[in-house]
Amino acid sequence: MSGLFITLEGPEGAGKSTNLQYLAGKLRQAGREVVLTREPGGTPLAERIRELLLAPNNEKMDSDTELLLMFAARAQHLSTVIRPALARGAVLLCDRFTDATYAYQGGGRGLPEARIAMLEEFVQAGLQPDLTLVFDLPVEIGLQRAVQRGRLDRFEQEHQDFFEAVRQTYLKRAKAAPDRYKVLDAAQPLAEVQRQLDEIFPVLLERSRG
Ligand code: Z5A
Repeated sequence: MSGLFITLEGPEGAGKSTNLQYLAGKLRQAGREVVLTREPGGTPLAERIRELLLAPNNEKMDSDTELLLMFAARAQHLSTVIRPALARGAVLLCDRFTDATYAYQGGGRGLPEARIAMLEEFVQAGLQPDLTLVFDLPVEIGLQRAVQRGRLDRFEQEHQDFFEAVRQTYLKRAKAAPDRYKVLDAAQPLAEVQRQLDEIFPVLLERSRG
């Protein structure tokens, strides 16, 4: 695999989607092939699984069902989009990946980490992001941004403790592997968050030289 696999993570309303576009623009200007994608989703089939996962009106979803659907979508995404893009040397920017599973299904729902790790090994066979940008911000600020944006999905209707556990899981994982994770202060105004990204950018360019 000669490409560069970058994931963007964080709690609700952290600004991942906004900053994914910003980073993609900068990388393209620098002449890199960039693939933008997201999880759950990223292929027509995986997007259908996403609809099942996010729809607020489903019957109450069992946590293991939720976990398996996340990894079912991921298996499709990996084989159809992620592995081919990395094999041809592209920079792949993915809005959420397996860190979100540890944060939401592990931290938020309370599923055992070992169960997630087992599925991670089965589906990814050792493939990990090269770099994970964690957009960190207090839960209340993120939820305010999500509410302002309109109708809430099934996850966004969760309670404050759930989101606090999500945030703390991200921070714990970032602390445990500082070489892979960069934590950004996403509570700042957008221009300041993008200044933080500008600081990291030379590292991305260097690593994406192949
Ligand atoms: N999920 C899971 O449980 N397990 C998994 O394994 C995976 C996912 C992969 C869908 O993800 C859900 O799936 C997600 C976790 C779960 N939970 N939810 N909900 P998603 O990424 O599609 O959904 P999201 O986290 O809700 O994304 P989001 O709310 O769209 O957040 P964002 O992409 O980080 O933010 P944004 O759209 O760029 O910005 C939100 C708003 O804030 C928007 O109006 C911006 O203009 C504004 N914004 C952005 N940055 C700023 C700053 N700096 N200041 C002020 N305003 C800002």
